[in-house]
Amino acid sequence: KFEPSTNKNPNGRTIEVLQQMLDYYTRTADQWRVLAYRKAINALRRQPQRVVTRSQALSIPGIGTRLADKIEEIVLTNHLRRLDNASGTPEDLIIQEFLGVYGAGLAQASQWVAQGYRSLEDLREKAPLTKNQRIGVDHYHDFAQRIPRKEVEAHGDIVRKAVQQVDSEMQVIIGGSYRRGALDSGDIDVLITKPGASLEQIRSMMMDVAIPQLFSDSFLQVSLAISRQEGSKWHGASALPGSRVWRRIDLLFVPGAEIGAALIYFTGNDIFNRSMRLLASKKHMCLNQKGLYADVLRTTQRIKLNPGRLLEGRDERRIFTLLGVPWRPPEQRIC
Ligand code: DCP
Ligand code: MG
Ligand code: MN
Repeated sequence: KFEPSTNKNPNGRTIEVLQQMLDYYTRTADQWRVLAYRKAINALRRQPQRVVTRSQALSIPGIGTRLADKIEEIVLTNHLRRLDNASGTPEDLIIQEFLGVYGAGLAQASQWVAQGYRSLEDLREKAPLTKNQRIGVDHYHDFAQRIPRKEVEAHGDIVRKAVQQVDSEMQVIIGGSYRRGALDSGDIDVLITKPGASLEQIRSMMMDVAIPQLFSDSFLQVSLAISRQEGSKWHGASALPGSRVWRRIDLLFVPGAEIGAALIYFTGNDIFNRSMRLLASKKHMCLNQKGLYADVLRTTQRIKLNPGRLLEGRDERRIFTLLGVPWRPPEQRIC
């Protein structure tokens, strides 16, 4: 049986404090610091040992002197002085809290504050909420918790079993931060594919059989959204048998011929993806979650004028090669 108390991230508290600084710099649109903090947090998440001193921190690629000092200060004092005058106005803090509600963006969070709501309690009791917003509020604390690597795996195993019961040739791959080697993840990202199968085939196996089965097994708890490009992504929540904690889970349905491009997309991280796509566009190519395309014409604003010619979709490594980028294992795809 799964033990939820094991696998705590040894740098959890440090990451939590750095995340508050990152939130602050995100609000002030300080792009440069946002990148530095993201990089440091990503690097820390993958450290199996607790990082205590400045020099330990400095020895980690992606952490510079200023962040190393801050890490040491957090470990020594359990706090960061810089945060005291960086936390913003009380409204900023409430907006920050409301941004954690599933599906709520900056516009919605600010609107709730403008309407006078000051806490999750207010939202729960007084605000008119959509069905998904209500789930986001009711399960706020579940969704805010990081998911230990072992538990991500356990969710993936349950999905794999159900999917392969429908068709033993279907493949289930955990992507996202898990595939990048993170010790804990914000959600569970799962690619579902089958060699030779079309999107429609995979979609109907999932929507008509596997997903209803996972609901009746009481593994899936709710469907939150079916989004993007002909419904290839399914958002919802799942819980392990015997656990009352809901986790966010994303399923991506991938035709066999597109698995390489989909793996790159769904492994991320988002900034790595952005830089790969920018590089492709500079080479008159286009990289998206379906494939790498050549001979793409763009306006000076980089708006695509034609879809181009498919170079590769199936082979993840070959997409790197065709782009002229040395292969990077998932663990190194952080920016
Ligand atoms: N993605 C992207 N651009 C975005 C959002 C996501 O390219 N704006 C891609 C890269 C991500 C992947 O989708 O790695 C999964 O998205 P998540 O939001 O689940 O992010 P991660 O799995 O990377 O991190 P977390 O542990 O927070 O879930
Ligand atoms: Mg994820
Ligand atoms: Mn996700």
